[in-house]
Order: sequence, then structure tokens, then C-alpha cells
Amino acid sequence: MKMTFRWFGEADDTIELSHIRQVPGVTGIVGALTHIPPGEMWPYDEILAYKRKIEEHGLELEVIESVNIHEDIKLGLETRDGYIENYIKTIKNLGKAGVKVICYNFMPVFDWLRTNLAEKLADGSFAMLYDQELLKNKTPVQIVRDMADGSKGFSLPGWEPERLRELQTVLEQYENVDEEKLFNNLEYFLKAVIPVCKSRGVKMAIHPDDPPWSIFGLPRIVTCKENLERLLGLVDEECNGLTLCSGSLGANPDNDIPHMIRYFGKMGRIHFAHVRNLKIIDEGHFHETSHLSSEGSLDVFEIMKAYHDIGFKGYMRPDHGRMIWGEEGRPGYGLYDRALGIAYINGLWEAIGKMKGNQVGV
Ligand code: CS2
Ligand code: MN
Repeated sequence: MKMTFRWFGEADDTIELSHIRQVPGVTGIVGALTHIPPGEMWPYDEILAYKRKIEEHGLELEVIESVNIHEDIKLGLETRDGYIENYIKTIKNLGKAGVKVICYNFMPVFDWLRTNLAEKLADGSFAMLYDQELLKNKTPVQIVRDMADGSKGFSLPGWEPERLRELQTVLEQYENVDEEKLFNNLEYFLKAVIPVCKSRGVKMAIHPDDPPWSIFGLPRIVTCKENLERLLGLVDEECNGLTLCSGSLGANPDNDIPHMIRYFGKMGRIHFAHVRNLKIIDEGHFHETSHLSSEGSLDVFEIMKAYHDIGFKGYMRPDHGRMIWGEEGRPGYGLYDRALGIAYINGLWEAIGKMKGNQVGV
């Protein structure tokens, strides 16, 4: 595997590239041109300038997270073709710049959702929490306001203000879109972009829905093994692949993450691995934790062992961390806890390899 670290760009991140370079084992950045709204084309020159900056610090830019999908594509509106054209141009420009994997998601309206972005844990750290009960008493507009208030002024990935300004209208448009329609709209999108990816050596890696169930009655389809298999079959090509996010899928205890890694990994369809742990309190109620297995509900050793057993050669990154040691930053994306996560993941990886008799642990 290739260890990477998510970075939001100079203007939009508290963390310096030179500091990321010092986290043991990190070879690349997972980046994005966060200022470009969904639906618009990413210009080649801008991608190149961004990549050069990263390379100046001895890091690679081979993974993008995310190129977000315009709502009209998810809704299946007639206007989608123009946005798909732009997406294709972006794929071509990214491919030309050496990008190998594009992470994206197909969640209607909202990206990942939490009811508290800074829940204080017993050890004094802060982590993100989700409580389905609290959602029941809130309207989508209130939730958007809460997320914005809790974000400490940082833009949150997938929560672009321009996209959410039209919230009421978009929610009404979704009244005609059920899971079947959403699958059809994903198929339409994939049929247009996958051939381009294939010819350019770029892999698409869909991110699971977070949490992996419907919220506010909106359809969600990237939620479980059966649906992941179905979406891979929509266009049965290697470059139609997955971002296997343990924390997103793992919020539903029915999802057996090590099994899913082995199953889709053997098919060669996992291109990007997000490793995150979380503690399930009861149904629809969980908070994020450090990566350590004993602190959460997921067994990170079993997750890493599954990746090791399938000979995973793709990109990996620690996902959401807690806020520790007084760090101020974008919720989920501080330096310290994600760096600790990497040290732990690397430790497991080395130990698993050496237990198998491989001296270098890979
Ligand atoms: C999240 C998402 O779990 C995660 O990685 O932070 O924002 C994720 O980046 C997007 O859903 C991917 O499109
Ligand atoms: Mn993730």
C-alpha cells in the first residue's frame, strides 16, 4: 500500500506540507482544488501548479478527493450532460497531470453528516458524533446551520455553501428520486466517464455514504456489500472502483469490513482505502475515536490484515481523527491524531508482514 494524507491546499488548510512530509511513511498527498465549485472544469494549469507545490515538498499527487458531482447529475436532470462534459474534461486534465485515482461520492444533497463536530470524550479530546435521535427534531436547514457553526470557519468537504444555498429547492427536486432512480443516474454518469478513465489510466473510486443509511428521506445507495457489488456491475471495468471507507460503512454493524475488503479487494476493485475507527453507542448513535482497535467498535488489526492478505497495492489514508493536544483545525482533519493513526497503521502493517516471515514487513 501507499500511505497518503489528505490536504486541503495552502489557502484552506492549517497544516503545512513540510510537516506532513515528516509523518513516517507518507509518500503522497490526497488533494483537491477546493475553490472550484462542483460542475466546473478543473483547468490543467491550476492542477499542475498545485501538483508542483506538493512535489517541491517531496510528496506525490496521485489521488484526488473529491471531484464532486453536480447535483443535476445525481438528480438526472437534462442539464446533466453539460456537467458530465466538464467532468470528463477534468478527468482528462487530471490524467495528463499524472493523477491515478479520483475519489467521489454520490450522496444526494448532503455529504457526510454529524450532529456534533466537537463532542468531548472522556480523555479530553474532541471527536465528531452522530445521533439519529437529535436529527429527528431538526430540519435540514438547521443541520446545515449547525455544521457551518461547528466548522470553526473552515470549509467542510462536501459542504460547499454555494451548493447548499438552494437547499429547499434541491430537497423538493429529490421527491421524485428514489433509490432505483439514483442507481440509474449513477449508471448514466459511469457509462459516460468510465471509458474516458480507461483510456487515460485514471481510476474512479466511489466513497460510501456516511452514515450508510437514508437521512431526511433522501435516497442513499452506497451503503452495503450488495449495493457496492451492484454499482461495480453497472460498468464492469477495473477503473469503476471503490474507496473503502471503514468508518463510513462501519457505522452499520451489519457491514463486515474485513470481509468486504477481502471480497472487493480480490476483485481488484478497491483503489483507495480510508482507515477510520468509531464507537457505536447504540443503533444510529456513534462517535469517532482514535484509530486504536480497543477504543472503537472496529477491529483495525483485522482490517489491516485483510488488506495485507489481499496484497493491497493501492492508496491508503487515515480518515477523520480527533482534535487533541489543543490543536485548532478543520473538524476531523487535524495533524496530530491522523499522524498517530498513520504510525499505528504502519505498525500493524509491518508486524503483520513480519509475522508472515517477510523481513521488511510488506
Ligand atoms: C469524508 C468525506 O470520510 C471522508 O473521507 O471526509 O467528506 C469524503 O471526503 C467525501 O465523501 C468523498 O467524496
Ligand atoms: Mn472516508
